Amino acid sequence: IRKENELRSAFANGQLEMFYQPRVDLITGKISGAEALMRWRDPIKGIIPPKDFIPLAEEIGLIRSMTEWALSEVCKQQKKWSDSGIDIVPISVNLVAEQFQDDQIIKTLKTSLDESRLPAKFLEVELTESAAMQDPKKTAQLLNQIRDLGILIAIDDFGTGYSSLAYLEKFPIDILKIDISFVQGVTKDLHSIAITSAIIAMAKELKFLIVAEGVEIEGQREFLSSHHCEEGQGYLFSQPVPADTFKQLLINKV
Ligand code: G
Ligand code: G
Ligand code: MN
Ligand code: NA
Repeated sequence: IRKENELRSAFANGQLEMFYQPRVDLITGKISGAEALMRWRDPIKGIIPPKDFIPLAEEIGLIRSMTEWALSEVCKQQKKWSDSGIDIVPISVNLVAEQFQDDQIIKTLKTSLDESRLPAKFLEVELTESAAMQDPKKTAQLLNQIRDLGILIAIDDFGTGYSSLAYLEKFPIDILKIDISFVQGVTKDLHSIAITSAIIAMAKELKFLIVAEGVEIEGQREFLSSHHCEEGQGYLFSQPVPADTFKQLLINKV
């Protein structure tokens, strides 16, 4: 209960903050996009990572409002950077399963885009395979509406869920993010090599952009780019960083 009240007042008092982790083109090394990741900046405890408050937010029914805030924050930030002459890239926001149960997410996305006047192509949404599979029919319907708004759609943690190829084909997906567990195995075990190669081959066949998550070492980058995975995200390139730091990365265009 105490933690619940702390989180509610942190949210109300503006202590939530979005960090940004770039994803890069594995050949050129240039930033091609980013993922927005939430942090709780407590005046005493410092930065609290999402694993310590997102599950609680889901439990107490606060996750929807927090995600709505995240979407509006990211859109406003992007527009501000763009207005100041910076060459912006698409940024993704993580959605939760609950948001694929009714139509509210469509209104939320429209409002975020309208209020910021950010072109839709600079916003992406991520949902995990397991979130998508809770109610595949409703999810497909909502994803089609999201696609119609011009927002790109990424499937997160790919390879860990149970989605069949048949379903993936029914969803209007633009990007597949290969789960960190496979990416980190490609320099170590044959199992990960086989799965990662198969995911990349399949994603190519279905014309998805492929992003490898959790790239930490050069050997992983090398494996991925030689297997024609286009983009990567991970500590090898950058940790998730505060908005001002990310802005500098965009300005330097590294
Ligand atoms: O760095 P990282 O610790 O940022 O994030 C851990 C997990 O927390 C992510 O995999 C993601 O599932 C979740 N997460 C982070 N930020 C957000 C957010 O803004 N919204 C939602 N729904 N989940 C988030
Ligand atoms: O939403 P999702 O689970 O995809 O969020 C990505 C998570 O992965 C975040 O918690 C982020 O901090 C974390 N992350 C990003 N890059 C790396 C990395 O190179 N190594 C590890 N171990 N975690 C990473
Ligand atoms: Mn994600
Ligand atoms: Na992920």
